[in-house]
Amino acid sequence: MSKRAGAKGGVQRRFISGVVEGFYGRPWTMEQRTELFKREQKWGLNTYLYAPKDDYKHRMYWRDLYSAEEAEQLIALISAAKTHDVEFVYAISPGLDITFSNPREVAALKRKLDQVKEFGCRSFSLLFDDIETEMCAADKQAFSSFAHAQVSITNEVYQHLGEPHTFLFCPTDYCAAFCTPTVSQSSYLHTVGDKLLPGIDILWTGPKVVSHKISVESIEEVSSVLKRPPVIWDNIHANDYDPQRLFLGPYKDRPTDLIPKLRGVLTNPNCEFYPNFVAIHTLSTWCKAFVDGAQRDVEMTGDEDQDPYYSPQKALTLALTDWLQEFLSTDQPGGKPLKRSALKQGRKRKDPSDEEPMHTDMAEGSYVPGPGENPLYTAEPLTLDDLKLLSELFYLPYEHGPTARAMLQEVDWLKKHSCDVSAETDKRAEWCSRAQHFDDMCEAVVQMFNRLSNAPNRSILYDLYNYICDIKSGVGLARAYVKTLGGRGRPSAQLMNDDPEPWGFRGGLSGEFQRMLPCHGNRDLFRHPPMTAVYCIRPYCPEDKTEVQRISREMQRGEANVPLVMQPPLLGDVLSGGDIPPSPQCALVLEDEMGMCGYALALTDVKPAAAKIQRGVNDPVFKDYPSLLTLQVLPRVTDPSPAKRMIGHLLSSIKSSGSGGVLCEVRHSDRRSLNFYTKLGSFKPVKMDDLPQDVIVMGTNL
Ligand code: GDL
Repeated sequence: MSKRAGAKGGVQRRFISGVVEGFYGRPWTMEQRTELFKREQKWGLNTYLYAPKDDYKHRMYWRDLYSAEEAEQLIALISAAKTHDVEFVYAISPGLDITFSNPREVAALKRKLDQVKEFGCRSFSLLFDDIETEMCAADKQAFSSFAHAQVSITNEVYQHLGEPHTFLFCPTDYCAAFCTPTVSQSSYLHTVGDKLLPGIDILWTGPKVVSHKISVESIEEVSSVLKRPPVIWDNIHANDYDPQRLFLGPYKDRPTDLIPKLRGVLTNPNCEFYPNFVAIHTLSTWCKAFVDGAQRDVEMTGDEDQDPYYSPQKALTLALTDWLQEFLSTDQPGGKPLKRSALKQGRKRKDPSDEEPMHTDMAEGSYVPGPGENPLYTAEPLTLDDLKLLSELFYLPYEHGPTARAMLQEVDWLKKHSCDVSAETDKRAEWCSRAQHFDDMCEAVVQMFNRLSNAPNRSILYDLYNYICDIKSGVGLARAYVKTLGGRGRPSAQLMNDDPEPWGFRGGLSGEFQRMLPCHGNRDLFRHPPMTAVYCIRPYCPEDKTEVQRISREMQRGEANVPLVMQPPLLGDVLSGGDIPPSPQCALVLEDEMGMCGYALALTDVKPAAAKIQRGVNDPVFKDYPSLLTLQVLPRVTDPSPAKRMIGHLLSSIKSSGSGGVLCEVRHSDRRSLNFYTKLGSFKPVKMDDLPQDVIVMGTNL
């Protein structure tokens, strides 16, 4: 690993790289941590930050000293880290209830850290994340701000401990999203940057708590406020916020150009220890992209446009290849793989004459089936492809792996085109072939599950078990549903049974709440591949009139095959046709690289539009919904977010004009718009008299 970022007290400062055990939930065991140190050493990582949120004496009871038994364990752990060349950084989180201005509190903190110092620890950290930002009355009297209080105690403790070589501080505003109003204007961060002693490093999670991407520019911005390069506390693989998620994708979306701009990176990964193999392995590959200041790892020089020095795909393959070996080595005492009942798992039985059972290392005297008897259950060994599939199903917080995306897209397509099942032969054939392809993908998941659950390393399996069961069932339901769509499955079997087994309605109470929300099951993020198109939303100007008219005509023609003149006009047509200009601040157009592809226009007072098309202006609906909105986006824009943004913008302009509600009109045949407004959640159908037959009014209160 490179030695750079200047010197401190004449000692070269190496790039901090490794793991922070900083998640909520069950902390790792001492054995797991020792295993972690071995791995870190093997992979060239150098730091471990001890910060398990739910360890009593790290946070909740931070003042309490360790008992003799606990001390013994910590001493052993600190010494194990040393053995493996890993810097053990002990963190404490006193922020839940500390009174900064009370000298007894400061003394308690020093006493606790002194104790850990006696255990052999030389590096420390004070964390102030996830705490109440309002100071108590005593602190308000003593300090001019929360930042001043934190900085004062941190500097004091740092000096008390003899200015350790590594001392980390986690601010309360530890990501851009928490800064008010912005990073560069945050008085909290400015105080921290100005007042925290220069030898103290600062943790930072990036633009968000769980940052999708971390750009060089964003780090330059925060570094200039903090007056030092931050240490990234990376939550990209953290899963403590959702019990159904696990992250087995590669370290990604952090350009290696960041490395020289940072003081270090620590990953705060999944709560389950063993599945973190990929997270930590790929982080180490990423760190190696920059060796000794500049030289890059030749092997990693990838063909990817994005980062020539690190390829997440290649890093993942390297990690999975190593991980496979670990899966295949038994962790059972005596080294015996477990035998399982094939029948219960519903797996294939093989004819004993076909092949030797894989488990040939059974103890002497083990059962050998005779002619005509049941063959012994044989487990196929796990493959690299299985692990690739596993990783793709549990990829990253903002991205499913390619196979997972393909599966979602297939179900989406099969659902949308289910009417083709009874259509003419060509269309039906295409539907059936895609349904079969989807079925094959589901079968691969089941087979992967079977091989995983027979892997000799049970510790890894047990950490994965709930997740792989869950995905197997989820995929199983989708598979049954597609069969039903194709007229092959028995609808009552799994999906529409009046008295289903509990696994037919998954997710418990939390699942039920989720299903009640307007956007349930419609995570646009995953339905559509990640966006590559760049959109521009800008204010409408009079020269846009003809383009808006063109889009409006195109959309109306597209939905119903009825000539335009035959359709009764909509209120919104008055706006898109240019008969009445939109209200100020109430008109936007959307552009992509091909030109204008959408618009959103509004009138704060709907009545002139109603009068224009001879609708009654005194309809009581106009009292509740006095404003009008119309929006169209061409079908080539598959990502709904630009439309959502435009709507958001207009609604806030309309609201600030004093209006209490907005309505829009949609034709029955315009499924896309109906779908869009319905999914938004806030718009509801509104009853209105004297409406043309095929028109629906949707309204929202502001
Ligand atoms: C956080 C917490 C962290 C938690 C993570 C993901 C920091 C600095 N603190 O905000 O303990 O594991 O989110 O839920 O990230």
